[in-house]
Amino acid sequence: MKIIVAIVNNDDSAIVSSALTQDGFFVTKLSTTGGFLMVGNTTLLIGTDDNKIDRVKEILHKYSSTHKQHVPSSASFGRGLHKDGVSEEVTVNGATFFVLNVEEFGKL
Ligand code: 2BA
Repeated sequence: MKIIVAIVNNDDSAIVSSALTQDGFFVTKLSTTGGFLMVGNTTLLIGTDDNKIDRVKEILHKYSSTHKQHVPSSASFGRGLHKDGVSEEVTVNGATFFVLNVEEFGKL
């Protein structure tokens, strides 16, 4: 068994989690904040069998969207003061994911 930790944009989180649950996956949503932009995003925890990882990735890819975002001045805290005053844009990926091994899984 694996657990997938997937960080998605807040705007996509409802459709991504509903597509996952409709496909039979169990999902936990966490409200999180990106350390760079300091804006809210959503982290999904999806525990599933090894052979279903590709299906989860397909759904993440299908329902989450990449976009460009202007870097607010508050993000300078995450970059050091040398970037102060420089206006820039970053590409925020639809989903960033990690796949971790699960040692034990249970429900009591
Ligand atoms: P944020 O940390 O708010 O980052 C938003 C976007 O800003 C990133 O998009 C990337 O384009 C840029 N960025 C982030 N850190 C940067 C840095 N140190 N230098 C230059 N540009 C930087 P994504 O890479 O698509 O990341 C989207 C969100 O996913 C991130 O939001 C963060 O919450 C999470 N994330 C991405 N990679 C991660 C990692 N390796 N570990 C933990 N969380 C990660």
